[in-house]
Amino acid sequence: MFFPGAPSEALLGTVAGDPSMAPAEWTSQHWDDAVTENPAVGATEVWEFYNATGDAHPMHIHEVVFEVVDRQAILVDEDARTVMVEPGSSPTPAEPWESGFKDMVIAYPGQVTRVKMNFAQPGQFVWHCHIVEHEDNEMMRPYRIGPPQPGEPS
Ligand SMILES: [Cu+2]
Repeated sequence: MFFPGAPSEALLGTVAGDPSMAPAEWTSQHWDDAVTENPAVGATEVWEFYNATGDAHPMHIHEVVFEVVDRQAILVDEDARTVMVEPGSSPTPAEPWESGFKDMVIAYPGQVTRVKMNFAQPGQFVWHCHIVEHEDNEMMRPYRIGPPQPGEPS
């Protein structure tokens, strides 16, 4: 059932294209959708959290520790389901209390939050919002480091 104007649950997903250059469409995914984040063993990656919702979300990535790189303003078009880095904006560095290695970062609304980490151990893990009401409503996604693991959920 859909209630116009009522809050809808926030989901995680992916963004297609390059939001630093042009509006890029996002796709929402549920917990049991196929893995979309699959870093190689030993890879170092920067992940970008584009927060198109109205709330801040404490994002937690299992298995790794990461460094908060920076944040930057984004433009959100809810009707077109696109996000784009705000043209002319500059990244703001991590806050002083965010120095060092973390396992959680707050992704603020209207911003992209960038984190950098190394994926050393192969396996099947999860990343999710740490607000219980959100993670219990599918704001949680599986991810895999390296090749498929024996016995992992299909
Ligand atoms: Cu949340």
